[in-house]
Amino acid sequence: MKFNILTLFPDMFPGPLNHSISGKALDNKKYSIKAYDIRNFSGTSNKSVDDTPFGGGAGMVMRADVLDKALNFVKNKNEGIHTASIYLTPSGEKLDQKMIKRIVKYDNLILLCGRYEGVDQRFLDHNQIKEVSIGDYILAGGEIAAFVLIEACIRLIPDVLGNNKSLINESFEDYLLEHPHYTKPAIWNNIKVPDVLRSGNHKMIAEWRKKESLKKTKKVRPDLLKLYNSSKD
Ligand code: 6GU
Repeated sequence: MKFNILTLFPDMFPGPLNHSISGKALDNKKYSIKAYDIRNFSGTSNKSVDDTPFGGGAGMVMRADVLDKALNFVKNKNEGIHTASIYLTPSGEKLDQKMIKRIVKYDNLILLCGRYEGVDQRFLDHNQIKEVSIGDYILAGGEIAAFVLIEACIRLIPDVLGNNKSLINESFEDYLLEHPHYTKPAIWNNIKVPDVLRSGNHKMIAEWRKKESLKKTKKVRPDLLKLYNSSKD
């Protein structure tokens, strides 16, 4: 998988993706990442990429002509590869694990990171760019959202996670949050690990974990529990 980033801050990449699981996968060429500076496509001597909004109001809007030049440059470099283009914006469809699973089917992603108030709508419509948000809060720009999206994709690439089993029992796979985990020592701070986990009875352990998953989901994510219950109908 290849990630092409359109950004005003190309130096931010690969940044945190150079570490841990995604860093190892990058070293092993399981994916690649290339950041392009939108300013290089400005076409003006002062390298400006934005302008005031028609209709007035606060902030600046990124220009359609500049963004289109940047996008076409990246598209031409990746001709013939199964590509999706995504604009990271708080106004987009909310990202979840299901969307990540659809996104990893592409071989090439073009991720536009916005700054300022937004981008000219004509650019998004003309290029059929999908707008994606990572949640209901506002970041200063799309770059950190791009890191989130990319890391969620990377760990689904075959052979990236050491133990393939770690993908099976994950939170959100079937709408339930994960059960609590415990390790040694068996007694810490006078608090004992639940006996059942040390019983060696795998059936009882599975039942306990399922019960705890349901309990936790009900408490912190009642919205997910509803989805879970309707998926069992
Ligand atoms: Cl994708 N961008 C920005 N700027 N803020 C966000 C976001 C994206 N998703 C949630 N908040």
